[in-house]
Amino acid sequence: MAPQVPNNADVSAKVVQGKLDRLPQAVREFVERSARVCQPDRIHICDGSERENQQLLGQMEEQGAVRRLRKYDNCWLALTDPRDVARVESKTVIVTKEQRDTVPIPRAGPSQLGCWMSEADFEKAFDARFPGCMKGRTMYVIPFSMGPLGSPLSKIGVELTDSPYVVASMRIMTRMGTPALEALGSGDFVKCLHSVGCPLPLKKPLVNNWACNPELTLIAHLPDRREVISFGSGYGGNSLLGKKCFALRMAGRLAQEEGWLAEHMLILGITNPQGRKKYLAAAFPSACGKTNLAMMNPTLPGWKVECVGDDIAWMKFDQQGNLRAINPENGFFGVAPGTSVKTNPNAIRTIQKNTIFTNVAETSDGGVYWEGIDQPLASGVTVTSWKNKEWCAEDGEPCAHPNSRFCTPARQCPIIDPAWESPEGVPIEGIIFGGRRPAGEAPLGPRGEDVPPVQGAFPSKTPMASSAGGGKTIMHDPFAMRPFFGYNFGKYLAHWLSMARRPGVKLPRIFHVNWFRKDRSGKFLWPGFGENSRVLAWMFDRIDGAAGARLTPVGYVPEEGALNLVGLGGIDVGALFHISKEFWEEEVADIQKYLEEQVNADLPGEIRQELLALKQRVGQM
Ligand code: TSX
Ligand code: MN
Repeated sequence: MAPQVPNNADVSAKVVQGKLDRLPQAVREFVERSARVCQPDRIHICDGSERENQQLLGQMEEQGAVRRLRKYDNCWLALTDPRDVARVESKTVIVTKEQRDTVPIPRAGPSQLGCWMSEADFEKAFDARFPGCMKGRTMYVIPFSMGPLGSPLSKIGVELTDSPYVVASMRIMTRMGTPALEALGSGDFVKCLHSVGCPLPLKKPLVNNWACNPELTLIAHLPDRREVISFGSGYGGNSLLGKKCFALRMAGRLAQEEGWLAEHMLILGITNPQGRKKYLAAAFPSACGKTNLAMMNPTLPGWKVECVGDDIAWMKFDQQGNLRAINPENGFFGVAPGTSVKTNPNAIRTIQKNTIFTNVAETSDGGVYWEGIDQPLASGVTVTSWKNKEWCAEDGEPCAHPNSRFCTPARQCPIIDPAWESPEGVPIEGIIFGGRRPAGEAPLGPRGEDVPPVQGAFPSKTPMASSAGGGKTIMHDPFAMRPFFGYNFGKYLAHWLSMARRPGVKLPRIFHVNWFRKDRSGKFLWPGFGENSRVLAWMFDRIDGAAGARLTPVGYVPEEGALNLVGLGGIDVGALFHISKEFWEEEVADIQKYLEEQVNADLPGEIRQELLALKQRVGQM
């Protein structure tokens, strides 16, 4: 960062809360250096206390940035500028010396696997944005731990931001404040710098009292410097830098260097009727119901599911060769629309208190409302939409933004796993890869089992999520990580292969699922939701070698009778597990084309060979 103002500017005089000289030296230097560039009026070092939190929320309420939802306890609603409602992939970059360190060089056209920016271009972009960007505002210093405080699997970050909304949200999503500083000691931390990009006095009036700068939005990752630098957006994925930026992209790089895995996976515990328990991790692209699965209530009698995490898993083989996973997060930042007592009763119970809602609708009695909430409005109760206008169902506009969110503490989940904060992590015995395909793929397999790292590399095409801001483009999403790779995807594949080849490791079983297969009339073939427990139960028994499976050219599927369908009427098992040669010929050709074009020279030979073998098996069907 080139200093734009004299180096001797007295930063410590700006501190209104906390003590600069109590910070570890490296943190202090980071704060001073950033404050000299961003020139905030005040600096507030967050302690993470309830008092501090209430003071910030009260202040935001006074400024009209959040509203208290009087129907619940300590719940708040923020409405954003409609131009700042989602992650912006086109403005999310990774800065490395060589382009190939960030993305494979595609055979033709642009890479779909990430966006590289040169160091020189980044310096220019930084200098065009950050000098003076916090004038008139307070710079908050947020020390945070990703992962349970003090776990050997956890990592510390420090986020500097001029957004109090970010502070309040980070307090929910991470372990934030003085304890994180204590855990840091004199160790390493990831430097996160965030600004909404609206210095005071404003040049243009705010929309909805939401500060952002869409023209200049940029979310940059500098893995070699262990820095995340984000400008212009207050929306979660772009501003709560511990989550996607740190826990997936930056951690991905750290994991590659240090020999572990940072993945876009939920973690759940499942207990069978005999009381034996296993943990599974599952990778699904956005908008496939990951949070619903992570908190599912099984319909199968005697089975129990408990939630460790709904979005991110950090996993490492321990001395005994067990794959140990932690959830680096402390809360859920979930999509609100579609969440109801039917689809996810545990989420509904979680969000009754201490929750920050963003871009949902508000009822006139101080409650929340959204599409698919499945709650009739009491008579006389009216709805104000996320655009802050009286809402009327007949107008055809949604009352909540499709990417509206709840930000809520994980500990409030009624089925949070007793070991969810265990410092050693939970042992993962199975990994599920999921997609969202109307045709061709059954709720279990095919794509098989038992070939760990290769399976996630064969990405099923999935409609791109609303959170990515794009419409319904169908895209490959390998490992559900396409928007979150922190380095070259070919090298990522090589890293997975090298992890699996380590001597003495117990490899988790790999499964593929698709809850979304439809029949010819467009009806879902599988009831999903709690009934997915039948699929999880089969996996549980399969890991124990107790469930019957039939080998097909594209992998194992449950043998007849092995999947418990008792009490489920009208399932067309034939259609559900039908494997079409035509579909798979096209599918394999498509995956092959995608990997050869996109991963090109960086595609590991083993993956190429596995794909060829699959092609041959399908050809012989
Ligand atoms: O989350 C979902 N899951 C996983 C649940 C544990 N959804 C919602 C996806 C949008 C985020 C699902 N939608 C699932 C599912 O398993 N399955 C479906 C498709 C589906 C939707 C409705 C019905 C059946 C299947 N049935 C009725 O509406 C009656
Ligand atoms: Mn996610």
